[in-house]
Amino acid sequence: MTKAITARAHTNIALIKYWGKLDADLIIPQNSSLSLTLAPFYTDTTVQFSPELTHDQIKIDGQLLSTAAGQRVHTFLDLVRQRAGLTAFAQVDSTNHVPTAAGLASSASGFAALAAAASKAADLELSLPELSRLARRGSGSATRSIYGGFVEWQKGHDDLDSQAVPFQEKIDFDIQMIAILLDPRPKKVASRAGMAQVVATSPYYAAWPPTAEQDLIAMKAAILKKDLNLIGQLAEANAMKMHATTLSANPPFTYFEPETLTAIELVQNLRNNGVSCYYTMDAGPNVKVICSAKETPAILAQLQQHFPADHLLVAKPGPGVTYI
Ligand code: 2P0
Repeated sequence: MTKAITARAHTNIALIKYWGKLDADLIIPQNSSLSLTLAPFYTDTTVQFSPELTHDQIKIDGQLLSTAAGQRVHTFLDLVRQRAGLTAFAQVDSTNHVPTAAGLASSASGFAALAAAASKAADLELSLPELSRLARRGSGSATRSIYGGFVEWQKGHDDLDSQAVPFQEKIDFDIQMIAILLDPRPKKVASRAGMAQVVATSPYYAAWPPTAEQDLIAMKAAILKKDLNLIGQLAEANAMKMHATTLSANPPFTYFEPETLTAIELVQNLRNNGVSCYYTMDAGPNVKVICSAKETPAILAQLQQHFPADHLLVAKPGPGVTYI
């Protein structure tokens, strides 16, 4: 039996989105992306390989997964076993401190924590770039959750160079997010299926990779200038360009719910009244507000007139993966 290893990885929200794959098996993206790792949302995962097990036992939030439900995790563990020359099955126990499947990217923290715990339990001793590349094989957004702060996922060309690099791990200016939880149900169109449908059918998709690469260059300059307004404007525009590709897919679909538009309008109203805040959205209806800590009380006061206070989660920048 190997040692039981526990890793913690935080989720991240992309300011420049990853949307579309060049290689679905290796998870090589069509464009580079950039995210902010968040402190309060994380996954703790413990992995132990044991020759006594007859199959992988995967528990998420206390629930033992069926073989079918755990397929993505089994496939990922096979990759780790193959690299380590191990044959033993694993016991995996994972706890999400993230609202699962509600657009807060639990697959990012989930696969980053799994990659860290499983590789160490298997004695692989990976460097952080190697860990980032391994996490990528589980879920694209997990590539970025290896690092804290602002993180760039450089799309690269193949398994050996598609990896995240820290862009700014220690952030020395005032920026945070407020996640507005609108819909706790699992999303209707999973991000993996949604982006594949867009790449295959949207006539607008061809415009996405080049525009995202331009946005990324501008975003990095805005971060270096510590310009919250420019960061917010770029993130908002980039997110809406991503969402435009879903409306133009065949069949068309959207992650917007009526409440999503309410949240967006509130952010726009606040801005019209001189409060600096911007929105972004992922493959789900929830809205994340990009703002400063200084202006957060005013923003919360406004949002609380429409949404329950416990659906408004304030998130400061968070750290990279750690062992606990
Ligand atoms: C992102 N999203 O950059 C983008 C923006 C959703 C919208 O990464 O298929 O769960 O496992 O690589 O990472 C969500 O997609 O997809 C995502 P897979 P993933 O955060």
